[in-house]
Amino acid sequence: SAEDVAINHYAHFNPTPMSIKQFLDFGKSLSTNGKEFCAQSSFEFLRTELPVRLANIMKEIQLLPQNLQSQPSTKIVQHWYRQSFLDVIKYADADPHERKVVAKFTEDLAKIRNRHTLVVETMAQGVIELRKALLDEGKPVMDSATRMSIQYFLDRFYMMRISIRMLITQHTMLFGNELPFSARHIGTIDPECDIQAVIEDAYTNARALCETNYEKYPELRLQCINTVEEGVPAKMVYVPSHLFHISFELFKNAMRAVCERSTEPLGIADAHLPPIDVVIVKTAEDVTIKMSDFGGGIPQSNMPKLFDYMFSTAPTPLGGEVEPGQNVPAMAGYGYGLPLSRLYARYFHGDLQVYSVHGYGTDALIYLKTLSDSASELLPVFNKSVMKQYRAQRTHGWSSSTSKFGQLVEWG
Ligand code: W6P
Repeated sequence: SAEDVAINHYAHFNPTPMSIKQFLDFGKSLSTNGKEFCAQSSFEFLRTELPVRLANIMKEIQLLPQNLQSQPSTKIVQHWYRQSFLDVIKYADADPHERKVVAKFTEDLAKIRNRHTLVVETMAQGVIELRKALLDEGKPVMDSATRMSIQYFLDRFYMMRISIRMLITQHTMLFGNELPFSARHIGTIDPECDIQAVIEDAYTNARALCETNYEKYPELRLQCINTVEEGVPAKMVYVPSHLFHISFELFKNAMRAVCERSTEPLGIADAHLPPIDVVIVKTAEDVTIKMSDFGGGIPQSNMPKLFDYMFSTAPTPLGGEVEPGQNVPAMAGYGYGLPLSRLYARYFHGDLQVYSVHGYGTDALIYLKTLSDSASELLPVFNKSVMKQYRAQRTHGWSSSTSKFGQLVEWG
């Protein structure tokens, strides 16, 4: 169809990554170049960049295992992407100098963003539907190749979604009706994002949930080391909502571990919950945030599950029992929270890593780039090597299962 021709056309181009500095400089240029002129150039950039990003990820949906692609929820998500792609390519030949065109485009972007609000939940539903379909076929477990394809896809798919929403929100906040959080903000970007303030806000919010669920909470012990300007609050150019999302998720996990350990037979007395230790360190290159809990840690055998979308879609997190009256969604942890948080960290070339000492506690480390021109979008690109990834039978090249002594096992 003509639609597929258009998708193939745009999918042949690589997305253009933007750095935080570019987002910021563009936003600042409004005062010198004028809002009207900037809206035109934003329009001209987005009317091709958005279809490129949409088409790239749509081609990747088509590489998913057929049995996932055919689930009702996956079809709905595909439909949303097709619709939004069509909505944007309508502007391919429109005149950027017409005020009405740019204004309608800005309105349409807001509608597109609303259309995609429930993409994460709906894709998760698609995975649940696939599970049930396999179960009905008498296949209680998904094969590892399928699992790896889904993990690989969801990381790339959600990263692309984060990036598309960033582009849309920057445009609608600069040129539409939506207002930034403060006069200082450039769209969603705070050029003087106070790291400690965001962390403390996330702690306060997580603590409220924790208190509702457990009727207790660990204290926060926070230390901030600014090696760039000593004695001054550590600030950086960043998207505060992303940092909030990441640290809120980590606090929930840490608090849950601490609270649940304290009620175990050999746990710590309730009145003496160990605090959560956070250290923020800013250098010329990195902002590193280390969050340490003393919640008993994670066994090494559970570490691979931490960022696994497939484990999160299990009926109850990690097969744990659900106590009556416990607010499962709120403090469940091990939802999509951790893999999505890692994507938010990686989106501007940061990272999220979790290290644990089982029987003791867990350290979660957030790495961010101090320099806003080093913080460029990390975007999935669609090409032939990606197609191979989906087809590959990813045997890791190391023996794993033991076999019957004296019996030879063929590999070919
Ligand atoms: C835990 C498990 C976990 C995940 C992520 C962050 C902190 C923690 N603590 O026990």
